[in-house]
Formats: sequence, structure tokens, C-alpha cells
Amino acid sequence: MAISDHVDVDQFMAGLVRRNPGETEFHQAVYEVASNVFDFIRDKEIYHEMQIFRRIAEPDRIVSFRVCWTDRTGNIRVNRGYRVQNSNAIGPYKGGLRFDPSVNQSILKFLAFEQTFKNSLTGLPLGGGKGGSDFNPKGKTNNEIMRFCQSFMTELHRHIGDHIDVPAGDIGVGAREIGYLFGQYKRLTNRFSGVLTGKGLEFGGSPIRKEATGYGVVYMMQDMLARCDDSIEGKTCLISGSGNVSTYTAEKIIDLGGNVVTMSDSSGYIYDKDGIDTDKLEYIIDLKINKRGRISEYAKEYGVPFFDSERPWQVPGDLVFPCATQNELSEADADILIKNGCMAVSEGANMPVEQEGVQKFVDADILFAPSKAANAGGVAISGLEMTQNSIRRTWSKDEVHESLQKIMHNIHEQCVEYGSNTGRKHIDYVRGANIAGFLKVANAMVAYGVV
Ligand code: NDP
Ligand code: 2IT
Repeated sequence: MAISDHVDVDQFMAGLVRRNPGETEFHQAVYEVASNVFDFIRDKEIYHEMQIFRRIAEPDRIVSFRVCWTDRTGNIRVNRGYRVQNSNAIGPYKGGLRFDPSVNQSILKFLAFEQTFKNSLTGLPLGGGKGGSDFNPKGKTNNEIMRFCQSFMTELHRHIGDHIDVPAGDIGVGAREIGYLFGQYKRLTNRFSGVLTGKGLEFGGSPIRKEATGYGVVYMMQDMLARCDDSIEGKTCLISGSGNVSTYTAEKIIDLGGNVVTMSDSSGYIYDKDGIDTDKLEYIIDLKINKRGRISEYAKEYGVPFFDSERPWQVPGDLVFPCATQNELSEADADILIKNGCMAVSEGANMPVEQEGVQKFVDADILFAPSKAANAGGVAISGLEMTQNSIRRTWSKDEVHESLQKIMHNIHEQCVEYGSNTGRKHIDYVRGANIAGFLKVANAMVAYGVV
């Protein structure tokens, strides 16, 4: 085939949009990877001949199921559950479960697609998947959460296994939900296995898993800055969200001498210009993770402003860490952040910056670490949790933490390898992550033939 006969990105995307109508988040995620990968494989015949990209962008399978449960008033409730198994080319499907009313097939397909490249970047044998439900955990009692998790797992257990598919947490799924899900899996199968990660430390969980995503997001920022002879110390940092990823991002920034001035939740953000210190962060962890309260309560407690229904991107800051959800930072937000002098962005959430916003940052020579690289620390330690479960050992906190640092540094180096020589001032971390993540999966697929 002559190079000119190859399908180009626009033709490919037109077909993808036609085959997946209305799935805008999925289109967005695929386009971002395709635009780099098509350019890279232009003269690499084997990936065209084997239709590798087309195959990665078609999930291996999608399971969708009804989840019935009884609420505290005795009403029967019906939700929809899903598992998207995108690719097991380099290991069992692996990725989180999200419980949120916004969950739909498009969002889970984008997340499973992204997870495939992210997991490849970790260097561990992990395929890509994602699942969840449109169940809304807000305002539910513990018993309601337990009954929902048990019903969800009653179907999901047929599709997962420690060598098949290993779910974990994501938005709305934390330690409590993983406990209920694992309890039900064990009851249904009579097997104690590493079928879920993010488990409690008493029953097979790994040290550092709960901190890993947030710490990794900061290690990626540290590595990007170090290449420019700079550091986090003394920098004003903007964080969105106040859940698992946000709080441990904040913890590590504070540890390294940065000044965290914003955090948020789905109802608005707080601006504490004196900085959120360790005590204040402990208050947030207790408020948001233990008590499931609202971030506005922080404003009352510490006498700082709360901005109802807004996001923290109006605040001047050096370093930006969007850690709540997808598409939470628009092109207009990027313009404001750039005007206010921001230097670098490390994405804690999955695809939090809209495509046009990413372009703005890259064009303005702002260091930009895309989520598939920056937030890979969480799934990496999930991978190490699977290893520990297989060998029936628990490593020490220090051992796991050291591995996390090595893995994040290695991801940074892969981005440098494939994101250099683009004619730009900085490494193109988006291009580097997309190509490095693609190659390992693609080469495995070539080895398997047409399957
Ligand atoms: P949590 O449920 O612990 O926290 C989510 C946070 O984001 C909460 O503060 C929540 O506010 C806020 N939020 C959720 N939806 C919205 C919205 N639509 N608008 C504004 N704020 C919102 O989730 P995680 O911290 O685990 O996940 C956050 C992001 O990080 C997600 O994109 C997830 O996919 C990604 N991620 C998570 C990993 C993990 O290990 N947990 C690993 C890698 C990525 P509220 O309290 O009001 O709901
Ligand atoms: O988006 C993610 O990487 C996660 N939610 C964590 C997945 C995992 O399997 O630990």
C-alpha cells in the first residue's frame, strides 16, 4: 500500500463518529490519540496493514446490565450497570468503576480507551477497561450503598476475575464501596482473590494505593519542572476537586513546599489565599471523605470565600492540577490561566481539559502533562496490589512508594523519548504519552495476528 492510500485522521474519525453516534466523550478521547498516532505510523506499514488503531478503538466487549435494589423506604430502584472491556492485549482488563448519575456508555468507552494507553505506560502487564453505573451515591445511607454494591456485583462477578478483569475505584467508588463489592464477590464465588484493587489493608490492599494517583500527579509535575531547572517549592497551586485524587495531590504539594490555594466539589470552590496547610487538609479529608460533606463548610470554618457553582480557574496560580472530572477546564478557562501567568498543568482527572484548551496550553509553551501519563500512579499501584495478591505477600510502604516514584519517572522518560524534536520549546508530553502508550499494545496485537 502506498503511503498516500492510508486512511487519514479525518477519514478515520468520520467513520468512528458514524459507528458510535452521539458518543462525544469517546470521539474526543479517540481523536486526541489518533491525531498523534496517525502521524507517527504514517510510514510504518505493519500498523496500517493490521488495522491496529481501528481495532483498539473498538472495545473487545461491552456488558450492560440492570441493577435492582431496595431503598430505605422500601421502593424498588433500577439503575444501569456497565463494564467496558477495551483491550486485554497486554494483560487482564484493568480500570476503575464510577458511580455517578452522569455515567453513560460514551463516558465509560472514553475512560476504557484512555486506560488502555495509560496502563501500557506503567510498564506493567495490564489491559484496559472501565465500568460503573448511573447510580447516585449522594445522600444514600450505608445500607443503601451496600445493597446497591451487592446487586451490582451479583451480575458483574460473571465477567471479572483475577486473570480476566480487575476493577477498582473511581468517582463515587472508594474504600467503602470496594469493601462491599469484594465482600459480595467472595460470597458469590467462595474465592479470596485479587479480583479488585483498592482493597482495605486488612484484606489484600496495598500500602500507598489510596495516595498513589495524587502523589503521581505531583511527581509528574516535579519531573517536568526539573527538566526546566525549576521546582514546586514556593509555587501557588490550583487544585479542583476534593476527593481521592485531589486530596493526595494537595498532600504531596504541601510536602514539597507548594502553596495550595483552591479546592472544589460539584457545588463550587473555596479560595484560601494563605494556603491550605496540613491541618486544614486533614479537615478537608475528614469533611469530604469521612463525613461526605460539602466543601462550602471549609469556607465557614476558616473564613475564606466560597464561589458557588464555579470552578477555580479564575484564580491566579503558577501550577494547575484539575483533579475532579472530564472537560472541567474549557478553552476560555485556559485563556484566563495563561493570561494570569500559569507555567504548567498536570491532569489528575481523566481528560479534564477540553481539546481546544489543551491546544491553547501547548501553543502558549505551558508544560502540559496529559492524564494518561500524569494520573497513571493509581493504576500502577493497583498493578502492584495484584502482584502482592498473587505472591501472597504485602510489601512495606517504603517499598511500594519507591516503586511508584520509579514508575512515574519512567513514564516521564517515555514521554520525553517520543515527545521530543517537535520544534516546540518544551517536550510535547501529549504526543509522547500517546505514542509510547500505543506502541506496546500495538506490537502485542501484531504478534497475535487477526483476533
Ligand atoms: P472522588 O469521587 O473521590 O472525588 C471526585 C471529586 O470531584 C469530588 O470532589 C467531586 O465533588 C468532584 N466532582 C465530581 N464530579 C464533578 C463535576 N461534574 N463537577 C465538578 N466537580 C465534580 O473521585 P476520584 O478523586 O477518585 O476521581 C477524580 C478524577 O480522577 C476522575 O476523573 C477519575 O477518573 C480520575 N482518576 C481517579 C483515580 C483513582 O485512583 N481514584 C486514578 C486516576 C484517575 P462532590 O463531592 O460534590 O461529588
Ligand atoms: O482512572 C484510573 O486510572 C482509575 N480510576 C484507577 C484504575 C485502577 O484500576 O486502579
